[in-house]
This record gives sequence, C-alpha cells and structure tokens, in this order.
Amino acid sequence: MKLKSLILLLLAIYLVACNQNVPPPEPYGAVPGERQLKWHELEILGMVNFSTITFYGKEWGYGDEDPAKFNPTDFNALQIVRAAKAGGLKGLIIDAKHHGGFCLWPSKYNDSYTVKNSPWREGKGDMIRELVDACHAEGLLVGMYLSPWDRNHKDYGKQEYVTYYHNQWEELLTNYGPIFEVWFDGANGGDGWYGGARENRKIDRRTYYRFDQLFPMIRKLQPDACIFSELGPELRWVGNEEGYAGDPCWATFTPKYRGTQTPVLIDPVTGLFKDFPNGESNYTEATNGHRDGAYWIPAEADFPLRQGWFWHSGGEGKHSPAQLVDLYFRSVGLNSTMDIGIAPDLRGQIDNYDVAALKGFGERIEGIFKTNLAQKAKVIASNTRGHCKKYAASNVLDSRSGFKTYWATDDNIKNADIVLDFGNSTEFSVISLREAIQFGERVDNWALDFWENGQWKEFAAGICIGAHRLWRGHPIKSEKIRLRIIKASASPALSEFTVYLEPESSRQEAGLL
Ligand code: FUL
Ligand code: CA
Repeated sequence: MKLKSLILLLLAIYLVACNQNVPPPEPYGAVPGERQLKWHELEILGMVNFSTITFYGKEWGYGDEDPAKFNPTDFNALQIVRAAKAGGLKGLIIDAKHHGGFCLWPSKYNDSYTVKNSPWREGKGDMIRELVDACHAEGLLVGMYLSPWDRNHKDYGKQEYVTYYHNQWEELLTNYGPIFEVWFDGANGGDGWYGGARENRKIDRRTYYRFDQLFPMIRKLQPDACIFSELGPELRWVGNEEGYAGDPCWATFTPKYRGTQTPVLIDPVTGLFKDFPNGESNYTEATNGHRDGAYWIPAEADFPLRQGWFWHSGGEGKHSPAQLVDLYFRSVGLNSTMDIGIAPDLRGQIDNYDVAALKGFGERIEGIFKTNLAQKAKVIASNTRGHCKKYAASNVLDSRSGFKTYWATDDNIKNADIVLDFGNSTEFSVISLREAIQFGERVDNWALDFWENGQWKEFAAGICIGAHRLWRGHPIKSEKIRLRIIKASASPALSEFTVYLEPESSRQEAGLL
C-alpha cells in the first residue's frame, strides 16, 4: 500500500515536473488564424434573405422592382432571430443588399432604392438596425452580406459604382457593431436594369471591385470579421447549395483560377488576395479541399431552408428537422460549417413551418449531445507527449470546450491509439472527434473499434478529422472504444474524443434503430 502511494506520488511529481519543459508540437502545414479559430466554434450559422423581390416571388431581382412594394405587414426582427436561435444558430449573416440592389437600411449613398423609399415604417425604418439589435438581444453574432453585383445601379460597371460599393461597406461595418463574417457572393456581372439602360454589363471580376482596397478596409474596421467568398481568403464556399461537404473536407485549400491549376496568391503579410477571382474560381475543388493545401480556408456549407433563398409560398417542407440533422452530420460532422438560409415571408416573419423545422432541429441536436458518455471513462493512450499531464489523453474527454486542451504524442509518433474504457457495457451511436487545429490538420487516416468477445472490431474509418468529425450510426454496446490513428502527416494532437447515444426518437427518423 505504502509503496503504491509512493509510486503514485513520484508519478504525479514526474507528470507535473515535465509540464514546463516539453513544448507543444510544431504546427503542421497551414493553420487557422485567431479569427478562424473562433469561427470554428460556431458551427451552425444562418443567412437572412429579404428584399423587394420577396413581394414579387422572385429569387433574383432585375433591379427595377418597385420599392413601393416593399411593405411587410408585421416585420418582427425578434421573431426571426428567435427562430434562428431555436435552431441552435450562433450567428446570422444579414443580406443587406441582394443582386437587385434594394438596400435594407437607409444608406446615405442612395436616395432612390432603400427602405427610405418604401412604405415600410413610413420610410423611416432601418431593417439592419432592427435585426442587429435583435441578434444582440438574443446573443447571436452578426454577419453581413452585400452583393457586389447591383442590377439597379446606373453606374454598375463604372468606377463610380465601385466607390458606392466601398462606401456602403464602410457604412455597414461602422454603424452596426461587431461583425463576425463578411460574405461575398460569387454571382456577379450580367444583365440588369441599371438605371433604365436595361443592358448586359460585363466586368472584370478579378479587378473591377478593387478588393485590394476593400479587404484592408474590412480588416481595419472589423478586425474580427472572417472574409467569405467562393475561395476565401478565410472561409470558402463548399461548392454546392445543398448544404453538404465532401468526404473528406480538408480545411486546407489552394485557391486556383477556374479551369486551371494556377494558384491564386495570398499576400503573406496581410493574408489577403493579391488578385480576387470571385466567381471565376476552382470552387468544384472546394467540396473536398486539398490535403496540404497552401492556406487554411475552411468550407462553409450554405443552403436555403425552403425552396430558394427568398420566401415563396409552397416552399415549406424542403427540410424536415430530421433532414436538417442529417445535413448537420454531413457538414459540421465533416469539418465544415452549416449555413442555413432563412427567409422572412410577406409579413416579415419566419413562417410557422420553418419555425417548427428550426426548433425541431435545435432540439434534436441538443438531445444527441446532451450526455457525453465518455466523461467518466478511463482513457489510455499508446503514447503521451513527454509523459506530460499537459498533453494527457484525458484532455480529449471535455466535450464542446474548443481546441485548448488536447492529447498529443511525441514528435516521432505517426500512428497511435487512444482507448476509452467505460468500465461497463455502454450503448452509443455518435462519436465526436476534434483535432487541436491550432497545430494544423495532422491526421490522415483513422478508424474506430469497439470491444466484443475479447477482441477489437472496427465499426468506422475515415480520412481527415480537422475541427470536427462526427460518426453517427446504429447503436453499439461495448465496454471500450478505441480510436486508431492509422496514418498521420505529423504526430497527432486531438482535442476531443467524446461519445453519445442519440435518443431513440431521432434515430427512428433516420432509420438508425
Ligand atoms: C447565391 C445567390 O445568387 C443567391 O441568390 C443567394 O444570395 C445565395 C446565398 O448565394 O450565389
Ligand atoms: Ca479537450
């Protein structure tokens, strides 16, 4: 007994003592910046699309839609934001101006085509302000979408429009508090009303918008805002509007010009593109990303909740709560982020069907991750970096606590095992893995085993873990689960390995009984 205590004491001293001396692993490949690390923790986002075209039943405005038609009968920003919150959305990206050019705020740079020219709130309203206030009240982060393309503006195609566009960004990034994400749509250039000209206007997408000037302004005004576009520089489009990521979906990505293998260069000092081919990129490669891509540009998987990004009657039912759960596993669960398009109706509210879909989705996700069954498990790793407590295997047990605490191995280790021992037979159906992505994407191939009749049996395998990798399946009963890192490009560093049992009701909907 005494000897045992002594050994334990010595072991404890040894573990504590090594804390100071063993440095964390060297980062491997491209790694996320501070802004991106924060963004990775959000996981479920939304985008609100509402404009004159809602009242025309259109998806894209031509630019001549009458602002007098913009008259929601009962606009209610809190109702919209609460519907989003019930779905577990952590941030809302507000479409301030879509391709049709109508502005949801009384821009001082536009006298003819904003809420000021509409009957809504007798022309005295500011819809962005109301939405932002509601987000702040409910604890959601605010993002901004401002379409580069403007089919209303008479100067679209000329320098004057570019100045207008930059001025509008300045307004939006100055007057509405902190912004977590700015969104650049790839759809731009073509025909439109253009102040009555009704013609086709082609622009050079790479140079026209002067992103080389706009991006530094975004940095200056909103240093925490991640910049999203087809290809980055910080967040990339997943390459489809159905809401699923590729398998694998690496966060590392080398943006290239469309139809070529020529990489688009990012300035190493500012982190911004020197040349910005939004709308002319290799976005089809964005679905999977690139193992060892040049930059950390994680994928955002956007899709409209209804049929289309704007509200149309009859569009309900496109996604049931169960289908949203499925998409969650196919986006968030594959190292991407979910971005749900929600569309206010003619009243200016989220309709009941969509409210129920979001609420049902939020409840199901909460139900799945309610109890981390690994919490009390004994965890044993085949190797621990410098035998340090700081890098101990038990650091993987804290669920949803970000990337700070992690298990790491010695540098020369490229395959390793980590076992969760529950102590008794435990039923599970969902596994959650996260790498400590501040050190890059290190793991290539992994597999999961359960213990049955005195031996290990593989039940899942995959390529890439990244910020979040989920496995969901039929329930399995076992005393132990093992994660095998089969191949890694650098010694593994894992921040989470947790275990859940999805409630029977939502498993039933997914055919996973
Ligand atoms: C697309 C646009 O063309 C849609 O109208 C919508 O705004 C969506 C978020 O992006 O590219
Ligand atoms: Ca952890």
